[in-house]
Amino acid sequence: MKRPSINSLAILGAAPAFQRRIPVGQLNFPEWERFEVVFRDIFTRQFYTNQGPLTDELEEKLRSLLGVKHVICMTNATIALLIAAKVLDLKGKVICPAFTFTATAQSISWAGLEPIFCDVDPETHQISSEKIAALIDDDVSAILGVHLWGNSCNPEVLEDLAKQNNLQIYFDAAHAFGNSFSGKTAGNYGALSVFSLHATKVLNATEGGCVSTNDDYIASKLRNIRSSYGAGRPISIPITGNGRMSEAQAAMALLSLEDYPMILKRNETYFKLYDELLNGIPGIRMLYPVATDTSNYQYVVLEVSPDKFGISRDLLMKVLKAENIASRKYFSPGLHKTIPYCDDFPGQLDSFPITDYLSERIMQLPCGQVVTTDCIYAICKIIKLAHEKAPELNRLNG
Ligand code: T4K
Repeated sequence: MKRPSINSLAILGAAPAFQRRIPVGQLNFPEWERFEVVFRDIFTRQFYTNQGPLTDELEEKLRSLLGVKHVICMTNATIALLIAAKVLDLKGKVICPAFTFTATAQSISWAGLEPIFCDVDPETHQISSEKIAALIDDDVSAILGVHLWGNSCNPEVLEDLAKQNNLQIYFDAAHAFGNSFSGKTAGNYGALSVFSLHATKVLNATEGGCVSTNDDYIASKLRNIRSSYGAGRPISIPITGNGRMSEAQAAMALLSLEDYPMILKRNETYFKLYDELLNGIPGIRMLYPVATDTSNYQYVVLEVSPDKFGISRDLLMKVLKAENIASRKYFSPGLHKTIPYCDDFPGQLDSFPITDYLSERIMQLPCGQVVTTDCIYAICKIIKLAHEKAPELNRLNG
């Protein structure tokens, strides 16, 4: 795609910058020929699912990449989080951030537990350990930390806090494949960590997820509850399910793994280009993954301050939409304001001011294979123009 010359905005009557919608989120596609080869092999073997050779191969490769004792692949991270809560035999309440994807809290509810929301740090958007400490009581059995945006909540501080209070700790690392902290990958902290291999993530199984752990007993339980296939020695479990990954998913993830070093490099290049081009636009702050040693740079996250930028985040999203550029407000509203939690805990509606603040201001921009550098130049130019034409846009928006 060539860099369009942009001097006005589609929302103000100009032609849209793009004919075809630019999606938000990582979408990486292997070449068709490579895809055909691995799928032909699946047909030849006539083995679709139930812990086939590709799933075994993927688990071994992910285990080595994460530097952990066990990796157990699952059908997606939501199911993996739910199974994790069962495996850890949690009781009562589990503390998790209010500013996260709905699957984090829903996994706790599905497991018959009560999520206790915690506010986040305004700078990094990660769960705040000071605020967790204030929420711990006798009914709390665990902390579910979340690493957001290719950044990291401080897993060492959270582990210490959990230990001091005799709590279990595990991590929603859906955004954190490729992250490391104090020289260890994100998969090495807590009882276990859950990664997402969804199509929009840095490593893509179409749908998919995996759990990492260094604990043999937890790994056995995970394999058993996921389903008995690939479980090895049977152990006694109170409940079972089906969180299996199919051979088709594993094949896609293995292809994605071949491209992974290139994907990481491109993400970092794109992230830094956005940063360079957006730098200096008043009221726009890009979220740098400062709290982690290495990042996958998989999310380009902006904080829009309407007073300085001139228009709100929501109006900026409309401006981009008119140009055929997708953007997304993650996570809006905060989980305490979503069903069922707003009904279950009406007293908490005003308890998470930072989550509320961020849910009004945060948005994500396109990245990944379908985006080109020309596309990033165009998106940043449009954002700059939106700032310059803020009075006109506000008038138009009523
Ligand atoms: N924990 C956290 C912290 C998470 O963020 C997530 C998921 C989970 C746990 C659970 O992981 P999984 O169970 O999903 O493995 C997306 C993803 O579905 C989800 O994986 C992700 N986090 C969440 C933050 O975002 P949606 O519903 O907002 O995505 P969607 O379908 O709108 O897609 C995003 C963009 O990509 C759109 O512009 C459409 C485009 N797109 C998407 C797909 C899948 C395409 O053009 N083609 C495609 O095939 O949830």
